[in-house]
Amino acid sequence: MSTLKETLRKKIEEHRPRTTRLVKEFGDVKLGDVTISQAIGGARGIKCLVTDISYLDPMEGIRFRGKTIPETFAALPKVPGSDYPYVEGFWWMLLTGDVPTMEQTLEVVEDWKKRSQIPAYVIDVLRALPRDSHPMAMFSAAIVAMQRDSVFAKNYAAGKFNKMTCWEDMYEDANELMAKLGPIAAYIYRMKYKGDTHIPADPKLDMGGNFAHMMGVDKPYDDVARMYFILHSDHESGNVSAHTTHLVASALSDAYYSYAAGINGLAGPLHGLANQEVLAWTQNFMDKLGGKVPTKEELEKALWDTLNSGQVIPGYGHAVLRKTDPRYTSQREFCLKTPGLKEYPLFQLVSMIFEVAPDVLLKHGKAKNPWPNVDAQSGVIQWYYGVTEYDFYTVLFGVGRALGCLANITWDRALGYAIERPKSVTTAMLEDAAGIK
Ligand code: AMX
Repeated sequence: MSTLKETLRKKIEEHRPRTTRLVKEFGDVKLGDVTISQAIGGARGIKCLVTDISYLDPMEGIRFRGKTIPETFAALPKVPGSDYPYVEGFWWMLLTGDVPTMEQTLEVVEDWKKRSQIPAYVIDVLRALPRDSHPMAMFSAAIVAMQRDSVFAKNYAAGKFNKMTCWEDMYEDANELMAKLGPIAAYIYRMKYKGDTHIPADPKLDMGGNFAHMMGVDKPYDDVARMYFILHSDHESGNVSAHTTHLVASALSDAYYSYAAGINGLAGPLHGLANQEVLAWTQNFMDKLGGKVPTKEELEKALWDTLNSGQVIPGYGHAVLRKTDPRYTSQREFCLKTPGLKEYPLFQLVSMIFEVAPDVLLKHGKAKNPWPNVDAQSGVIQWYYGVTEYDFYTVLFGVGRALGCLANITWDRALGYAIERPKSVTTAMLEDAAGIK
């Protein structure tokens, strides 16, 4: 058994009594009340999900296993010659809560390499889809197609389901997926946008390095990939992709069904697709100005035009955050320290939006959070490195988001979380509760 799986087993065994005790002895303790606006308004703020993988503080932003983004980057073993850590080591940290040693990290690197071959039938599925399908539809189809290889589903069908050990099957499926998602994403990219020419994996490289290599993008795009996947990995449990994955998994659906569902949620414009929309908005605006960086007045007018036409300013606002997203800040810092990017006109425009948009949104008076989220910054980096096909950006998000979603559902199985089934009420019941005659 791998060291990671063995470490995880110990962590699970240590953790289980905490959950059991909470339910048995303190099950009636209240966490809050639910208001009518929460019931109608997307369950915002209702505390009814449990995860230890990450926690989102509205003012501070995300912590992965208790660590802020800078702490995470500083703590994890780095790829030799790179400023950024191994994605594989981060996976270890999300699953176990511990920072792995270099040796432990390299064990995951080797494990994923062995699992990374894309099955031929997945290539067939991708090639059978109309070439103008959205890359997220392709990505989702590839994931769900691999369900036939689910260890969890096979053992369940064979009557081998055991509540105490079924996390092991989820763990296997999760690792298979993690190892294959990067190569699948790169395959979709090159099939759709690079004349259907493909680059085989380099067995010497880690997951992030191989992704950049298979995309056909030179250094430091490997670091961009590592940074990007880690930053997009998890944002606690209530966001659409994480929650959908958890919800579907709660029916004992396997990791393939569950994460394909999560990907379908990520594809929405209010969630992962926002990064594509940010770039479309920014590029269209620059095109209208003939490619020059606008003045602040021109920018302010364009932002108001967007709001007045009933659209949102993509990349701004958040359901939980009430400050600038540290994932935005981290990517901005990457731009500021990377020669060429700092002076890049598109980055200058994105920076100017950061100066102008919050005030516009405050004056507009609707958005509870006028500050940028992760999506406001990510597209410009991709564009700079030549990945200009912005339809593809949400697929990149989806490769990263798998880390959090799959770590979460492995723990869901380990702790025996129940099938999710919130209660609904009718409008008449709400009117009764409100005392409306
Ligand atoms: N531009 C214009 N209006 C905005 C806005 C923005 N960026 N953000 C919020 N608002 C509006 C909402 O549409 C809502 O209007 P309504 O009352 O007419 O329906 C009002 O402000 C209150 O919304 P909120 O409570 O502040 O936000 P929310 O929790 O309902 O929605 C989010 C959060 C992210 C969907 C929203 O801020 C938004 O649409 N932002 C732009 C899209 C975006 O960047 N999405 C990416 C989010 C991060 C991610 O998941 N990748």
